[in-house]
Amino acid sequence: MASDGDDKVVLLNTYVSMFAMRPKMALALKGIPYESKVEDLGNKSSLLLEMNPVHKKIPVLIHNRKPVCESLIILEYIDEVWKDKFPLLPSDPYKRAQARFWADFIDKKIFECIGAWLFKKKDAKDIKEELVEKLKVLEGELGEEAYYGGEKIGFLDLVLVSYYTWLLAFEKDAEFSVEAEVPKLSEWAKRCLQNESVSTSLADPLKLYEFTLQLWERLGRGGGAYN
Ligand code: GS8
Repeated sequence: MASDGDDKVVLLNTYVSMFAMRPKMALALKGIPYESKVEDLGNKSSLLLEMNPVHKKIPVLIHNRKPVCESLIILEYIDEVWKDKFPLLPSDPYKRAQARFWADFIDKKIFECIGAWLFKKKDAKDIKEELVEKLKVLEGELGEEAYYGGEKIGFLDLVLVSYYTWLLAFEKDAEFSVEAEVPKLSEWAKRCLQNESVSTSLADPLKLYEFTLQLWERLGRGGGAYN
């Protein structure tokens, strides 16, 4: 699909959402200007409810008034529409399938751990063991490459680095060091963060940690996650 100068791109997001960080990075890498609309998830806007009536979740990319939902689908959409600028998915069909496989692994397996910690379903120390095991699998998949995308940042790098910033928040609570457990993965993350489009799109781990403490206070008082 060709894009023209009249493209209007809006991203419904929140600062702390790892899922929203993905399209932010992709749009920045491709140099696509967009309007950021920050949602209050405790009081969702009528625009969010209209644009994502099925899940009512962010992120939503609104391109020329048409919504695209689900962060992985949004990444693929951005890559297809603005395909000449900074390609994200590999061109080889097998490599594309592999990238999608690992993105699915990350959203199922890493999310399980971070979600269990965030919503206090398990103690951080118990989650740590499971998380390290999964991170080691991902470290093995990186092998000796600079990035999951090979020599350049790609789709899978964006998918994982959005969790990485949350891992640095988790680390503060779990007496665990990402760097000590998975040093190569830690090096990879530092390489990704050298890219300005990545570093400026990711939330600050300290702010994520503060958000988490506030969330726990609300949950402790019987409040919901977003109010
Ligand atoms: C997840 C989006 C999501 O959970 C994706 O886009 O990849 N699979 C989806 N969004 C959360 C905020 S981030 O934790 C959200 O919008 N939650 C609102 C709600 O659950 O009501």
